[in-house]
Amino acid sequence: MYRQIVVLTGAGISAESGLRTFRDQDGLWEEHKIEDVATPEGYAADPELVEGFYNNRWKQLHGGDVEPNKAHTALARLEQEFDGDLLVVTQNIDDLHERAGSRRLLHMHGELSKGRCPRSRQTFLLRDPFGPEHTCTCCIPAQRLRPHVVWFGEMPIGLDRIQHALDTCDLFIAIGTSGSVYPAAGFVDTANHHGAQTVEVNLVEADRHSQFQYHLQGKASAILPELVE
Ligand code: BJW
Repeated sequence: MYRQIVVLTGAGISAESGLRTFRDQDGLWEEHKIEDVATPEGYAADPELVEGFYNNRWKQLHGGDVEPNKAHTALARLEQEFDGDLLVVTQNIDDLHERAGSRRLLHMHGELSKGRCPRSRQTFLLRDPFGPEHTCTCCIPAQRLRPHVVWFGEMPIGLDRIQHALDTCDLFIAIGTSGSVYPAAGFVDTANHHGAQTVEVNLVEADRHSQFQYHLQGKASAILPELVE
């Protein structure tokens, strides 16, 4: 069967855990302007506004009401039971894949639970929401940490490893992503180019729908447990 699988996840996989997506109805971008909260320029103009945006999401994620759902759990089980190589590349900054048990995981758009030194790029675990007291321990003078997330115009994390995995995979599955943000939206092209089978799991026909060979329409939490069986 398959020897190498790459799974790309987006906000839709965490929607059923109660986290808002970006571009759906009631998504985060209905309430916030992308250029204000998801660009380096927005952060430079108003760091408190951007920290507030991430702090609200941090509080929800760590507030005790958000848990991994059946889709996260199914992927973690696949990792344990699959004989070949599996890499989950997530665009999500939540930690629901880790909580479900996934270990071969790459957060290409960063992690909500971490802050980053803007000078050295070293990351630090955040035990509470952001504030001016969060400074690095790697520089003198200590630098104020910024959210460890990838904004528009910034380079996503781990692209070399992702590229290698896509070049050599025989199955690529994209789950709960609108396919509107690059480079992640282009991963299906790379996988197709290398002869992999490509599968879209989504509630709707997303932006890159026509590039996928197989389509599984519905909730990720219903489809993934069946797919992994
Ligand atoms: C369900 C479900 C359920 C719901 N079950 N499904 C012109 C052309 C091409 C590219 C560009 C361009 N101009 C600029 C660019 C580049 C730019 C870009 O792509 N812009 C587009 C807007 C066009 N990209 C960048 O700048 C990136 N960097 C970059 O390109 O660097 C240079 C480079 C050069 C060469 C090679 C490589 C790189 C950086 C992008 C950073 C994105 N950052 C954000 C915010 C930070 C993190 C955070 O705050 O959380 O990341 S934006 C936001 O979108 C977030 C997400 O990770 C990302 C993707 O969103 P996602 O996950 O797809 O969510 P939604 O809401 O869009 O979709 C949810 C889906 O789930 C829907 O389809 C639902 O139907 C589905 N769904 N419930 C199954 N239960």
